[in-house]
Amino acid sequence: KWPVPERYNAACDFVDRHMEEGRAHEVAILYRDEVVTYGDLYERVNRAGRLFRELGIEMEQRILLVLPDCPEFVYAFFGAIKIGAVPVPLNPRLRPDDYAYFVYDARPKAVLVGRELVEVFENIVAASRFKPLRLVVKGEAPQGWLSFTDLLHQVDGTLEPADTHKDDVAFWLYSSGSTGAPKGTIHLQHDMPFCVLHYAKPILNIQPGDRTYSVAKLHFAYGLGNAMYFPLGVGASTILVPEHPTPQVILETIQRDRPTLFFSVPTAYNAVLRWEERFRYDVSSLRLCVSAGEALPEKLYHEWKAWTGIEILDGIGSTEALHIFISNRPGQVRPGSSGTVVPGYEAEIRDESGRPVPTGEVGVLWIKGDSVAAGYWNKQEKTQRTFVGSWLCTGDMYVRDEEGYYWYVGRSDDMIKAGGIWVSPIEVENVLIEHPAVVECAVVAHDDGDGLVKPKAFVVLRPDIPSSESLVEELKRFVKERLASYKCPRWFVFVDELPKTSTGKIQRFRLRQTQEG
Ligand code: 3SK
Repeated sequence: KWPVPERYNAACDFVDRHMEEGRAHEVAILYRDEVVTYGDLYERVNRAGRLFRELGIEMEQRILLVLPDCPEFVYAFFGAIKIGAVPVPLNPRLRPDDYAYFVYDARPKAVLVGRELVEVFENIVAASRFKPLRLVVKGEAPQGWLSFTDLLHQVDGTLEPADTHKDDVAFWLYSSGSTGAPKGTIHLQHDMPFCVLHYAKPILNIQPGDRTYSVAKLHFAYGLGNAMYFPLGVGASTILVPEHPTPQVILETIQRDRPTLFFSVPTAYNAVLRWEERFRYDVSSLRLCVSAGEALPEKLYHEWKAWTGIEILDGIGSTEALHIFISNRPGQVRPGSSGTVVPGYEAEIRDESGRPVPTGEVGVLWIKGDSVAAGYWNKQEKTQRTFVGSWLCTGDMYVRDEEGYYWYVGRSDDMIKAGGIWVSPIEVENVLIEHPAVVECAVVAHDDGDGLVKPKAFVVLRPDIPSSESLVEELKRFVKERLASYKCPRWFVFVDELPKTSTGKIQRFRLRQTQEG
């Protein structure tokens, strides 16, 4: 059993503990030209918690955090947890309607937003029955608003933590599937230390001397671990970057701030590898790279390794499980696979009726482990379908080989049944992407007009390659030389880009919905 006591407050573990362990002068956060030490962090988290408490925010009440990656996110997140309140990070790049839904669903006691979202939230609150306190992160506060950073200076830097249980709610993360509204996923106080103990320490071997940099932002489950509670869990440093991760931003950050651990998603690895300027940058600080969000094509693994000399550990995690539960290991990477089960978790591949399938057969991946969320807020039916006993249905289709490696086949709703046989879009995409003309692609099911379903490919070509009938024939030949012919896309559509979620996952359901699709 792992060592979290019954009475446990994650803020005391991830922030206060470093004072007891003599880390006050060590660097916790690097943000532009700002350096935040563990001593600064401790004091500012205390101030944030005290401010929330003085504003009347109580245990279990939600605080929406709608911020770009910045130190204030960390102060507010742990300040809220320290008083037993519940931070709810949200993507700061959504549309007003999305925020109206989150205010309605979460009924927050307070919202803390960036300056550029003040007007959006003003309108939402005006039209809503719920009237949360409104805090703007920095600068002058407009009428009806409070300035978070100004008020932090006015409160005391000491704070008595709430006497929370290890199973108390700590934070929520919204999980969006391909259908339905986002679901508030309820995470408990003991979930973050579980991921540090079972994944970040043994698999990444994260140490106090490490510096993390994550392309995935803090409001995603993946980014929250990578760039916040993994480094803070061991006394390492995190580099926070609010900008959108273009290849230039990524490589300038790596060259300037010299991270040792780099966390990214396949789309961003691909974008960097396609950027011709990349050779001008120094990436020698890296010791290990991680990929999640969707399966990393084998080709990207080899290209990255050839360029940097560094392995990418591909893994699979989820918002519901909080972080990665199946992962490759340093020195034992199987390119194209998600790796093996992270100790501390159990995994089963099950058929449609819930029975485990034999090794080598495709089924739905179920997992079990103590970081799995308590359920979804106000969504009982979805909770009952997804969280069954202590098992979590991931909705991902996998096959496990004889050596215990897991191979991603697709989302259960993305699979194609062509001529009565299941076709994995991932398998076909992985072949297509090997073709030198192809930058990115997605394969979906398409009705051939006679009610029969066949694979259809959407392809982004290299900018210097024109689309043509002969290229279509060439791509078909290329696939058929490598896969059974029923897996070969019947149709090819050339597009400028593929629809993606903000974490970089291809939205195949959107391609299925298009006129073209
Ligand atoms: O999508 C993933 O693979 C993932 C990984 C880690 C944490 C959270 C997520 C959603």
